[in-house]
Amino acid sequence: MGDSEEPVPVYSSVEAVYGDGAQAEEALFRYNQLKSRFAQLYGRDPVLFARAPGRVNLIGEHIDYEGYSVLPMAIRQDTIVAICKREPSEGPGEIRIANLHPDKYEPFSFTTDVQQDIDVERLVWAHYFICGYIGVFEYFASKGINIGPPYGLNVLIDGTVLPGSGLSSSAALVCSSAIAIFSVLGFNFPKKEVAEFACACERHIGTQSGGMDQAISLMAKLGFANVIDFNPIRATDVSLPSGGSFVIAHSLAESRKAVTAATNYNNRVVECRLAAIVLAVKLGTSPKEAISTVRTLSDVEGLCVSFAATQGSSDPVLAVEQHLHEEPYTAAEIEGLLCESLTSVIVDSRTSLAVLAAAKHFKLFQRAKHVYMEAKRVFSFQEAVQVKRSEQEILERLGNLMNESHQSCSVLYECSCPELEELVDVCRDIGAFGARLTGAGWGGCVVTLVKESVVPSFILSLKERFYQARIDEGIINRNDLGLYVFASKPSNGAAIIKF
Ligand code: NG1
Ligand code: MG
Repeated sequence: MGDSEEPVPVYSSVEAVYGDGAQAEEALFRYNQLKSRFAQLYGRDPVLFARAPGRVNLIGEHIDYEGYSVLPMAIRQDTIVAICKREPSEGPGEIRIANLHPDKYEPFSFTTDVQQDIDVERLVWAHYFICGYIGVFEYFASKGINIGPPYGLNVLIDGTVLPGSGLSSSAALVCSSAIAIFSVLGFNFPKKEVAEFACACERHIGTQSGGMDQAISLMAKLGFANVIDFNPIRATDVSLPSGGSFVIAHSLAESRKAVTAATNYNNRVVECRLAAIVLAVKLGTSPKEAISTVRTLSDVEGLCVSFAATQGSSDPVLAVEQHLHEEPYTAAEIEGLLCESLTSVIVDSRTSLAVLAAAKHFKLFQRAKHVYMEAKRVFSFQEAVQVKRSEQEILERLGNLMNESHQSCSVLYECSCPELEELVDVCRDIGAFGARLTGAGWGGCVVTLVKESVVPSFILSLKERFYQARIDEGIINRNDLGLYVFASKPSNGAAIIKF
């Protein structure tokens, strides 16, 4: 039985999740705070805690939704959900959601009507819990599990993953919510299945999320990064090279992906879909068949084998260069090629229709080229950590791959921003082997690979070269710097804790 077939682990101590060092001590403090605040708010102790970590993606950006493997690791920052069922006397048809930091995250109350739809225009933080709730009941329904009328819940949440940072605060919240909900109802399921439905959950928020974040948040193991494959979801442990350390640094530009999705994240999902269909047609599939069978660029790879007969190579990058043009495509041109209107090609969701309404043109060549080349870089990265070479050589090779990835995200995928560009340049300038934006981009964090022995001086230089001016301008508080720049080791995946 592979790890991903195992249920979400249930522990009786905080140390079992966080190790027994300073991290566990810090965590214990948070759990105790949650416990006493919960008792103040709801008049009793939580039945259990559920936690799920954020992640940093080391390489493989914007390819998970195209079916390609990615290489993230879980970070120590996480979201903890404390939960209990409401008693009939408390008015069971209600879900109360509070946060340990009510100054930033005000409390909300929802009804247990699982048919409710989330109004993406009026998104509040607690909706991420609600999409976990909707997802769990959809999953129960799909398994034919009937638990009777939906239960009301009392919930208190504390999260340390910075929102909008590209470190997947959203998946940490959705995954911890989902496992808290089914656990408090007395269920547990294989991690792999939870990862799949937690990904579907986040689509209720309106982003057409690819599945990497939920998969790593659930399947991570202390000390390892993971290659995550899709269809079916699978996680393979990757040991990172000794002597190197990943430093995460925030650009201080907030990536508000859910709010601007129609022109950035979901736009790219649609562009890739159109690129895949057009490429399939160019490689000999009929438009009708391509529209009904091709969903992602990875679906087209098989067709490139026939391309090899004439070109001598089945490399999809060559197929892109040969069959797509760099000039952005207009809707009219694509409709002409596919003999269909775009709104009948892309019919799957209102979010896709919002993309079509907002798009001026479609950069099929650039997006497809990024995806195919980035997918290869993930393999090269995995290979580089396994091959017997000197430590220095391995770190240099990984750094180069990270730099190439960033260049591609910036130029071909256009998901960077001026603050990320500046930060990446500074990182390389002060001695990083490589640096790249991580997560969706358009703001958020950079991940950079440095020699372990120089981490403290590297962070000090980053402070001087990037953060000092921003501290002076009052954008961040000097005392909060540790929240925005830190070295990270791979931490544990999601768990239930009862103590
Ligand atoms: P972030 O921005 O960290 O939420 C998003 C997607 C991932 C992946 C990356 C880009 C969600 C929940 N996550 O990550 O699935 O596509 O962008 O590689 O939408
Ligand atoms: Mg997210």
